[in-house]
Amino acid sequence: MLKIDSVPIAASAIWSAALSIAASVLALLWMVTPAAALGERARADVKSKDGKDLGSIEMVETMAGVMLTVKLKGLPPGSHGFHFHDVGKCDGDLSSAGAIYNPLGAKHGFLNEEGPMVGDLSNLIVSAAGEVELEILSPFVTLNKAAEESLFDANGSSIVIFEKPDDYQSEPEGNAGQRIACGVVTSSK
Ligand SMILES: [Cu+2]
Repeated sequence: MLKIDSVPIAASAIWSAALSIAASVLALLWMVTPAAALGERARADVKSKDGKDLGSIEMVETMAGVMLTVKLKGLPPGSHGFHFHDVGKCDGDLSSAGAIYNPLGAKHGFLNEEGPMVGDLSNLIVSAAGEVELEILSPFVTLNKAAEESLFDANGSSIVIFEKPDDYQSEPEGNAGQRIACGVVTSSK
């Protein structure tokens, strides 16, 4: 009698333990998805190659990637290549920023069928007065440190602005000429 009753009790205890483990695993997975960083903020204070302050780019994690609010002045008018770069360092001729951020090993450019790199962004169009003010969404990067596409990986990240427009195709940087400005991505917390 006792034996018959105890079997379903034991089975239900095991079942309940299994459910609780499953719930913990799901909770852990939830914590490492980009959504866990929703609303997290970052910024990049942008300087020209010769060290002049050009303004800032503020970033916020959304459900669709990182939204950038760009407010810059003192840039040459026209279209300029604009990318996230691999290293959070803007020294000298700005080569310290490394290549375009590419943790997934893609090719460069929105017009490249093996692209884009996660650091690719659309060109910045600067007004005749040398100013640019816009919001732009990158669906490819995240501020979530646990993700492979994180801007906060071990060596950090930066944003680099180029002399000429990115043609969205040419390796390695869209034939955009010299690097003219740079800002290190820093956490706003
Ligand atoms: Cu670049």
